[in-house]
Amino acid sequence: MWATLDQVIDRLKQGRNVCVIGHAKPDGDAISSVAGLVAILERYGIAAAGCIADQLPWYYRSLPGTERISTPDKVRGQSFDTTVIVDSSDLSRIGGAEVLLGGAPPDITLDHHRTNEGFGKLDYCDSGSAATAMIVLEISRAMVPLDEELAQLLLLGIATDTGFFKFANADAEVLARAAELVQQGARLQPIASAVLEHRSLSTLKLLGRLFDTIQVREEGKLAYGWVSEGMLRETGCTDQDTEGFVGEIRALHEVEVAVLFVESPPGEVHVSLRSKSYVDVSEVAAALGGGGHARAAGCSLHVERLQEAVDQVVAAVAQAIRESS
Ligand SMILES: [Mn+2]
Repeated sequence: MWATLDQVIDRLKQGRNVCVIGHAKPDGDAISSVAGLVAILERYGIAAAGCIADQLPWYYRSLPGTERISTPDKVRGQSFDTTVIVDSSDLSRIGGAEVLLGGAPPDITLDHHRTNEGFGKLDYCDSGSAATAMIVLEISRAMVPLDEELAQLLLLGIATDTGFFKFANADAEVLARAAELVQQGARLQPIASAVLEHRSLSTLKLLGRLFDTIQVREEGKLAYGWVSEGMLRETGCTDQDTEGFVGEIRALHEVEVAVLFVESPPGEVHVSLRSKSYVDVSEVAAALGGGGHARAAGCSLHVERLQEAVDQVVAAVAQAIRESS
């Protein structure tokens, strides 16, 4: 049921033992929103645990506060009177953490994905928010004073979901909130260094292999490339190492939509879609069973061969480009 943020905050304050869950394959905003909300509840005097189905990518672990997040097996025996799901457009996004709900809908969902249709007892989704961490920051204002550790945790989600303040969603509100967090002692440099400068040599070699696959269509407006299971194996990489690769394709001059295909495991293809200024890729992703934002979306396809996924998605994106221009 759609709720106001005040209703969500009232419900949160009634919790005695809260479990905060983020989406599988976590990004900076999911990590920031889970750890940030757990930190807020702790400061307010409510016991809280953070949980994400997959291990955090290793380079986030250096950031203080992220140790508040564990995997479902670590918290499974505990009982919770309140469950909160953050930064997830639907229940399936939390993957293996669903066991913690015991078949019941979550008590609260907090999100900013426009494709979210509401799946909790109380749902708050603001697609005008650049990050779920922006919503968590709003919650913190109503519950606890901002301190350095909390500010640092919340800056992570705001920085990463705005592409370090360069995407179209980096508006005055985002910059004002970020400035406020920096004023409180948060530092952008450790976040930028952890998130943007952690590539291993094998990941760079994989990126080189991806560049070799890049194809351009629709008079240069569509560019796509792929990472096959074989390419991962040969370079000693995992699908997690492809984070940020789609942005490298979007960097091509005159491209409007960039698409990255990652095959892992065989038969499963993860598709990342990014647009620069006018194509709504969340519609393309939603039509293929995925979701996301207007400028950043994704879906997963089960296919016999990687090429099938490529053909299907490229045709859909090409059509979306023709219809929008
Ligand atoms: Mn987000």
